[in-house]
Amino acid sequence: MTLREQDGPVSVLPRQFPTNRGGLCQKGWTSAELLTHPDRLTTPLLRDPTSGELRPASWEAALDRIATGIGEVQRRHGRDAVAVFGGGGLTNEKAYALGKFARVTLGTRNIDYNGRFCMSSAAAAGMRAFGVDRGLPFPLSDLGHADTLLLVGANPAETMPPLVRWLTELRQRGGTLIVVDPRLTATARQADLHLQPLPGTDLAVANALLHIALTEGYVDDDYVATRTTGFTDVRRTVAGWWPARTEALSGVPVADLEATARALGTAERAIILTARGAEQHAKGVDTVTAFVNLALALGLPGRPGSGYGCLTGQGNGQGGREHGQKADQLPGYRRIDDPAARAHVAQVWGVSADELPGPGVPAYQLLDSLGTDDGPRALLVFGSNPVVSAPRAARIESRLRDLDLLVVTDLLLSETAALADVVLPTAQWAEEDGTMTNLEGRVLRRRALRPPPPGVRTDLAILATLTTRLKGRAPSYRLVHSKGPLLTAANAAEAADSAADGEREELAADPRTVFAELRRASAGGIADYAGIDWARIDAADGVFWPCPSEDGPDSPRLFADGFATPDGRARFHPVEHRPAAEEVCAEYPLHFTTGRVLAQYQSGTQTRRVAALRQAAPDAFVELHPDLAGRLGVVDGEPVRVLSRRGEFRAPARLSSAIRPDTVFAPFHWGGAARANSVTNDAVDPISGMPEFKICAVRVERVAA
Ligand SMILES: Nc1nc2c(c(=O)[nH]1)N[C@H]1C(S)=C(S)[C@@H](COP(=O)(O)OP(=O)(O)OC[C@H]3O[C@@H](n4cnc5c(=O)[nH]c(N)nc54)[C@H](O)[C@@H]3O)O[C@H]1N2
Ligand SMILES: Nc1nc2c(c(=O)[nH]1)N[C@H]1C(S)=C(S)[C@@H](COP(=O)(O)OP(=O)(O)OC[C@H]3O[C@@H](n4cnc5c(=O)[nH]c(N)nc54)[C@H](O)[C@@H]3O)O[C@H]1N2
Ligand SMILES: [Mo]
Repeated sequence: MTLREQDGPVSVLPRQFPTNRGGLCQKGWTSAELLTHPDRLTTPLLRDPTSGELRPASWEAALDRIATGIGEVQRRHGRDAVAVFGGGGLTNEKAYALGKFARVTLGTRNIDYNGRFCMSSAAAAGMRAFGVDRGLPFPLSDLGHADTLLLVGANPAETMPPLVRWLTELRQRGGTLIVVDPRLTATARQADLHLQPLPGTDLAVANALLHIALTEGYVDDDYVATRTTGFTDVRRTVAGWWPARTEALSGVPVADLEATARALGTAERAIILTARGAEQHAKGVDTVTAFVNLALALGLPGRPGSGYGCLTGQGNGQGGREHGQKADQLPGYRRIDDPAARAHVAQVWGVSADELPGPGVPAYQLLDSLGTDDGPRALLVFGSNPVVSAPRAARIESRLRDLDLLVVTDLLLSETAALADVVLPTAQWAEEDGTMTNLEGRVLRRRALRPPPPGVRTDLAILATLTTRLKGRAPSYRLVHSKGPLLTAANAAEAADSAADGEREELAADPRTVFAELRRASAGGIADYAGIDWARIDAADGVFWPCPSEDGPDSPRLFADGFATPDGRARFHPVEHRPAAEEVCAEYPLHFTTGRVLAQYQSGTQTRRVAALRQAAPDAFVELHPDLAGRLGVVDGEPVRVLSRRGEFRAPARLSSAIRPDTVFAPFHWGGAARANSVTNDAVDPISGMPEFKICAVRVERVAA
């Protein structure tokens, strides 16, 4: 695609900002490349019934096919037979609009999103302990001032490079960095102490740390007595996790457990952070809870410069989980089964509370039910590529193929879009306004630099148009850009119609209007945005929620005076170690875990197309210890096959003494024959619905054999 004259090339420049101090990772620096990439979708695609191929089509034809398909499915199978799958990369406005589109336009309970695969376990643990789920209840810069920082299952040197400056600052100030990871990662190399447990044993490690804190006298009895409830049962549980027993299970030496407990227990300011390594397990909620218990016992949450937090993932990982694209949720982090929440949101939406559907099912369960007798027959995907990123992906792929109608909205033809009946081309970050909320609960602006290319529409415009069609009415929304009209040839006619129709708003296409409505819908909720407007965000470096009133303060720090529970006290929950859902055996003798590399992002749709990133990380790989490789007769670079009970994938072996000899690692950024998720286990956490991406049992074979 060539650039039109009026829009020159977009480039990414650094800006001084308190969260990253102007730092960006390579994916940030190269992100403008995709705006004009030749693979970019610039027209809808429709599957040709005769040839079975995707062919360019007009918006009219694509929208007709979707409206007809949805109408038919809902007439024959009921409203819940149409499902929606969203993404944590969507702006707050889009996440909000998607939830409203599902509940009001489609009237379906079946909506969930990829954040279920991402932060749901930490979210659930935070909710039950603190009554609120905000990644960090303090600004990120606190990390630089901590005396001890414990990172559990987090590799920010590769997954959040701008954060590394705070780790450097901490170490320069003489602080102690401790990393818990089965691999000696780029992050762990910077640590003073690296604990290298067997995957899936973090819960036991946390219980042992609290056990030692109790025996060595680091527990803050006053804090526990006045600010928490439920410690007695936790004390009893951790009594069983003496250090030697924990060493036998996890492989972490007693001396390292003791040194960690001491570093946390004697620090003036201590912070404990978890990320996906600890969370993506069938016991992820309990594992995070074990670290929250430790933090509470040491009196950290709410103490200046101290606390517990979870590192978020996607661009809008935090905001994406607040505004109603979750199966059980309404905007403002409200519960969809709470009558008061339903009444409030129904009134903002101009519908009756009885009309709002009840809770749906979590992402994996939803995907796994598609096309089955009781499951949805149609699916609309916005901002996710589950063919690559879902656990047990071959099964999900076949479920998607069984649908009567699959609609995917994307910038590129992802592996999931390639299976769709209809593909809609959508705008990218530099082409639309909106807000995102970062891991600190800080609401930030995303600014449109120019309009989308001809033929491309924003997700919001797509949802608005679909709403109008599905309601069988003339378009009744306005397509107005916040900096003036943003009309493409394709939507000008609709906008003219809408003016004639008296501009009754069904679902706004303009992000500013959507944000104004989101504020009202979130008012009084946990994630209260009522006092946040775009001007206020611009005037400061973002605004921290909760922010209930325009003239009142925002909330950079939570928990100084109390927790968001009914009695203001944090809740301990006793949690016990349990084995992984699938244990190793003679046939599948190795532990398999997955994660990320610096130069690739997620399912890879975007980053695999950027030349510099492809050069930095061209291929999938299987990381294994030289001792293990020796036993298998595998040499570095040789293609190997990784097999589990669910399937297999192939990639070159990468020998590295940074990994435990009993564990194999692969990144999940590639599809096709190199898809790591072909082997991962679809066991899920009973509370959060988080799949067990971080451990299953495999066998590794030489391909040549
Ligand atoms: N480069 C890059 N950056 C990204 C992303 C990306 O795809 N690429 N994705 C973004 C998103 S959505 C997310 S969620 C974040 C994720 O950020 P992280 O959580 O930092 O990323 P992961 O690589 O998934 O997992 C972190 C570490 O967990 C370790 N691990 C595996 N199993 C276990 C275990 O049982 N216990 C412990 N303690 N550790 C274990 C892995 O070895 C890995 O080093 O990154 C974000 N940033
Ligand atoms: N084995 C294994 N699997 C994992 C993980 C793991 O650690 N191990 N991590 C899990 C985690 S934490 C996550 S977050 C998921 C992520 O995995 P996915 O949910 O697949 O997320 P992405 O790869 O970011 O997919 C986003 C898709 O939406 C498109 N897109 C980007 N922006 C927009 C937009 O604004 N609108 C629309 N309509 N489309 C857009 C992109 O081009 C891309 O095709 O993977 C999970 N899967
Ligand atoms: Mo994520």
